[in-house]
Amino acid sequence: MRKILITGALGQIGSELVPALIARYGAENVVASDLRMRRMEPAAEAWPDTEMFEHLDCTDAVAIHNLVQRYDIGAIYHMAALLSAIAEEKPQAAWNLNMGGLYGVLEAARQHRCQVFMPSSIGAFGPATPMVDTPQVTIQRPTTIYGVTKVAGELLCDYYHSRFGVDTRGLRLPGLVSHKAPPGGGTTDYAVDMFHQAIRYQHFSCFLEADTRLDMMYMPDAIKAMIGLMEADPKRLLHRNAFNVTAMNFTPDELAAEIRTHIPDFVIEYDNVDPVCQAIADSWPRSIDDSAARGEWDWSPDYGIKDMTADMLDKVGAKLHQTG
Ligand code: AKB
Repeated sequence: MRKILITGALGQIGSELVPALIARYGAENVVASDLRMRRMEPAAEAWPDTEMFEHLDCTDAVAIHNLVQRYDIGAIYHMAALLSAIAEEKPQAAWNLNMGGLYGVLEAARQHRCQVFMPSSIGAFGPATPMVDTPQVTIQRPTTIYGVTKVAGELLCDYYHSRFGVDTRGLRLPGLVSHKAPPGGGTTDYAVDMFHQAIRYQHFSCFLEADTRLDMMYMPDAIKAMIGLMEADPKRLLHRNAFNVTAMNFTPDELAAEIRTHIPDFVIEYDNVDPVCQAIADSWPRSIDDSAARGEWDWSPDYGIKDMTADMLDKVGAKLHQTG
């Protein structure tokens, strides 16, 4: 088989996607890459023995092309991107990485006939979008630079498929909750932080308001969705790119209440709400409709808020116990 390349492999998703792909296709078929050095990242220590780790700056299209050629890459999971909150701090850098990186990946894929996975997001929606049960095809018009790059990315992937026949596929991911690698600069990161602070201090100061409802997913479901879509029968895919997917939606107060069923003394406060993150969250849907994904490639999540919370407390607790 031709090899699989993961960009942004040391990030929140990549850290769990790499071992999942190795388990499924073998270490000899998986090439992990990131701007950061593998040995500096504790999450990568748990990867099974992939020796194929490459330093890759995704703003360098020639470097992407060379890597794809050198390893005979047949599929690219393109994870390198700046998330919503950090992108608002550095809009120019966000455009350069999120658009420049995707363009370099799509060009390499066009020349070397690779399949491409591109993660879009609930951030591709905006205040004019229907907020409840957001349909698959609807008004988008996001008001963040992150959202602008996600919508443009969705369209660019559609274009490379219709114009050049590149097998592009993608998901609009909700907020992701995970315990292996920390998330970096997202609006939904509060949910991950809450678990760590609840276990360490039984106290959490939330940067979003108590009633901010957003779609969420536990990482094992996100990995299942990505691989499931990449393996799906193309004849069944009507939408192909940017499928809405979700597993649950909750507010900070609802997540805190669920954590409290395990840690009764846990206290959450809202005295430090971040106005930039709150504005981003307020512009996103409260719940999205993922019936297209369910119908076209049999998407169905395994985790709801209860199972996810129990597993997170278990795993984060064990990790904090080990590290002291
Ligand atoms: C973020 O908060 O930026 C991401 C996302 C929902 O795309 N987690």
